[in-house]
Amino acid sequence: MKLYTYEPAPNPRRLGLFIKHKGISINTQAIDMMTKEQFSDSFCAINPRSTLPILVLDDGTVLTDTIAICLYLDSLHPEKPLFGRSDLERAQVIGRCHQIFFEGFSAVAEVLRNKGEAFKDRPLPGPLKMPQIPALIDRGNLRIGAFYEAMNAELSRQDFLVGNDLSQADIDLYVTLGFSGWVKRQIPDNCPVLQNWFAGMKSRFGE
Ligand SMILES: N[C@@H](CCC(=O)N[C@@H](CS)C(=O)NCC(=O)O)C(=O)O
Repeated sequence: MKLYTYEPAPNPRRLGLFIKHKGISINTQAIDMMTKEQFSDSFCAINPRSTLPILVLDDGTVLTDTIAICLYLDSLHPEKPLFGRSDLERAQVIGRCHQIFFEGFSAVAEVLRNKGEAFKDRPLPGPLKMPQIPALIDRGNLRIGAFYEAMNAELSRQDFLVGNDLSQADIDLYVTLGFSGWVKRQIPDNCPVLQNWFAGMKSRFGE
């Protein structure tokens, strides 16, 4: 199998921390998003959606979504599980990842990608060209604030988002909170549990 990725970008980072926690190694090729290499003919031939990360299996199957890649690798490498320890926990982790992606990650992306030259005509990832909508910046910022508060409330009741151990949901939340720094947001002082939790994750991953 072969992984194509660009480590600094947030979706690749979700996978990067999964791999780090698992301690597995995968044949990897970097695709330089800074030079828009994701739109090169050679990469588009593998992933017409032009997004990273992707995992190409030995039979040619291509997985193009972070959650799908993590889930597949978790099945191949069941030690140090990141998708729970039961069928129910597995479902709960996937549910949480979906929630974090929709309520948190996409809110940050909405703010980041609807302004500035870097994302001009590409407010959404991939080859689709469309205009930025600056009004979405304000809405995105409101969504980020609500997300911080919701996660602070969740983590006031439990140390991990699912069960009694680290899961991909925690990794996704950690990456999303870091990603919010890209739009100059910080976990606010009215969310002290989330601030502490973030600091704990940072030291867990040696960052
Ligand atoms: N559905 C994909 C989305 C991946 C994605 O959007 N990746 C971003 C990097 S964080 C990307 O490739 N963006 C390409 C672009 O902006 O052109 C997943 O969950 O992995």
